[in-house]
Amino acid sequence: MRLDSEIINSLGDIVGKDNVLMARESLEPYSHDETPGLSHLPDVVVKPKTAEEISKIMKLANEKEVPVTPRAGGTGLSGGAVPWLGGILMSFERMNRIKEIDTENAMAVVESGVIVQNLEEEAAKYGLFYPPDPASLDSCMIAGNVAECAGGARAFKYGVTRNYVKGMEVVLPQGEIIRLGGKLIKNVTGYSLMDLIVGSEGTLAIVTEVILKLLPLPEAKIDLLIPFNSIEQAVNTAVKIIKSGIVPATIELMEREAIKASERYLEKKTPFSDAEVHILVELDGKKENIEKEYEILGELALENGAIDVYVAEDKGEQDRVWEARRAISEALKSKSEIDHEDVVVPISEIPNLFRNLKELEKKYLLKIVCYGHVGDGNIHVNVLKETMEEKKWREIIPKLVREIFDIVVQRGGMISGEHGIGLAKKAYLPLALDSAQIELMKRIKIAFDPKNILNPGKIFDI
Ligand code: LAC
Ligand code: ZN
Repeated sequence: MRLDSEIINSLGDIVGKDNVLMARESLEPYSHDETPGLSHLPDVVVKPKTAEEISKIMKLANEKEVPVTPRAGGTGLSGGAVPWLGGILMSFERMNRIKEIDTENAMAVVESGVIVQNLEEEAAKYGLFYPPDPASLDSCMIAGNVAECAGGARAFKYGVTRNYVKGMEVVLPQGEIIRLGGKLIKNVTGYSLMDLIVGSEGTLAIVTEVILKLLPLPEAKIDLLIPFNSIEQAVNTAVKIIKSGIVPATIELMEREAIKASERYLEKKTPFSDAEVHILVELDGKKENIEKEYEILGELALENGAIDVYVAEDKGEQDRVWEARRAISEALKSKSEIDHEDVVVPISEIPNLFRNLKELEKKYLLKIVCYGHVGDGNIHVNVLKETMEEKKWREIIPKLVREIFDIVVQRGGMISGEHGIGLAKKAYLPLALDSAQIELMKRIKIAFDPKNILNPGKIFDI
């Protein structure tokens, strides 16, 4: 769809002409997120500054029936921010104020375009802690985290974005501005529209401001990087840690290919990187407690086949280990074309899932590299194309993905743990949810957005 000059002029009147982009080269960065293989140019990019401006844009878009795709940091991995039908791309980059760190209530009030790491650092100045830590935390924005209900490594102990969202200001698709929740620990006043909006992938409302719960900043932390020579030993150890009674902040797993790709990408060595697989455990809390806990977990790992236990005690060592972990997604993409999945299974099924993935690797003669949040049963499964011929790859991938998802669903899992459905997984949604559920979701979507103009084509087609 091309937008006529009347719409463009009206957008300029609302946000100021400098905040309306039309030139092809300035549209390109807004045509994709971090999902491999998905892009589409918007017709126009607008950069509003306030909820009132967004409200006016949505009223205009409704009247003219123009699709609007909201975009936060653009780090998503399911195509949620890709303007698939063109139209208006709405960027939150100018709405980046941390409005308040309320120490009395331990709550932060932030605009949608605040970078998550900036919030974490600002809260820390007041002795407070914002735990959700997606791997892209140095560039992802809070509105995207809310839209996708972002997880991250610390979700094992601290939960996901949903557990921290206590209030929000949103603009509904038809332009009404509403406030939900507040600086409240409890609230059952009517349906929780807020919980519906969290994780709705930008399809129900545009989040303009968020009230987030903060925790006391842990006094200390320590990271254990534990190499193993077999995936079974590593997975079994992870399961034993989960059951140990000690609750680490993270229990991550990284296969050798993932670590190696990250080493090459960063041009930095990771300890014991020749090992088949690593577990990365972070303990946080009072210094004397975590010192005891790491002794116990270190012993548990060694008893279960660990080659060694690398203890990262100072900040420099810890940053290095986490830099390597967080770079994996980018590193794998730079190494080969990949298919990237984000499955989640019950803890008891983790060993079986890995066994099945190894079987599929043999069956399809494709390398499958896993890493991710093993403590949550949330595994990032990456199939590498490497030298496979394009035509064959395109034939094989949908079959392989379907097989992975069937296994996951049979084992009581779901096809996305933290990246969402977006465009990338849309075709597979009926494998995980029955039609009655999908129909109910569609009716909810239409109740919010009768003209289906807000982020259309994501999750499902109406
Ligand atoms: C990670 C992203 C891909 O865990 O979710 O690295
Ligand atoms: Zn992840």
